[in-house]
Amino acid sequence: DRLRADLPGAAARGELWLAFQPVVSMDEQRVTGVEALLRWRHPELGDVPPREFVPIAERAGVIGELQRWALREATAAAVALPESGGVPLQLGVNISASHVAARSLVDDVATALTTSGLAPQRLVLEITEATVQDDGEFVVTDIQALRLMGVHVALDDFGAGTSSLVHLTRLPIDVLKLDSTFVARVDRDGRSRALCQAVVTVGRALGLDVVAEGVETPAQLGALRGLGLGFAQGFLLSRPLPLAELLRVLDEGA
Ligand code: G
Ligand code: G
Ligand code: MN
Ligand code: NA
Repeated sequence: DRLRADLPGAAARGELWLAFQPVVSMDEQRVTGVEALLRWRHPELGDVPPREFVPIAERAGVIGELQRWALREATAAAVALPESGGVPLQLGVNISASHVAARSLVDDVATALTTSGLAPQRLVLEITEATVQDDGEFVVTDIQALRLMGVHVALDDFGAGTSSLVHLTRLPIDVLKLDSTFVARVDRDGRSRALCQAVVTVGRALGLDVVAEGVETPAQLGALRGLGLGFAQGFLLSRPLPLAELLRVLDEGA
């Protein structure tokens, strides 16, 4: 269809851009990082959400092209971000399962880091359980190679997939991003609270940072802080912002 026909070359035509959503530490309420979120402004159809075009790009075999653009653009932006409390900000980049399966991720990340000059320790690759389910030991091998370069890895949408805990036994990761479905009811529902608590416990036991996603209300934020969540992200704290707006927000907070 139309989207599939127009997606190849969207990067070269300048139709892609990145929004950046701040991640905030619970204890100090300080911005500690940003997540880069890919956007496609179609010249006639307007903004197409990634939930629509990323799966199309995967099927059309052009996800690598989009992903390389996102990595290059995001790392270039991150080197220019101000520090926060004397600490450089972390940069989260979402990585699609089929990009990992195509085996070019290690090279693409290395190229983005070399080109931008971004310290590898500042980059957090956000993978999902789908990436891991695509089995193939090479997934673990490639992730290990990336971590040896100093890059950090987060398991995104944690808890929303199947057999989450199994993946943790063999995946070398640094961060768990707690899926927003648990966060949505954490202040009103004992089961959600218990599950959030369990993820905090798992994170602590394995030495992983835990980020709550999709925090929309002060009540949710308070409940999560009470449970010992380390970091939060969501519309309450900030929507995803164009780079210029992000820089303005960071300036005000500094
Ligand atoms: O920004 P938004 O909430 O609309 O994002 C929707 C989905 O698109 C999320 O699952 C997010 O992880 C995914 N996404 C955003 N940017 C990228 C990207 O650069 N690469 C990939 N593979 N997925 C992305
Ligand atoms: O799958 P992933 O976690 O990468 O998805 C991130 C998506 O979640 C982005 O598209 C972003 O716009 C969206 N998002 C971020 N914060 C919130 C929030 O507080 N509420 C909702 N509904 N979506 C959010
Ligand atoms: Mn993400
Ligand atoms: Na997520």
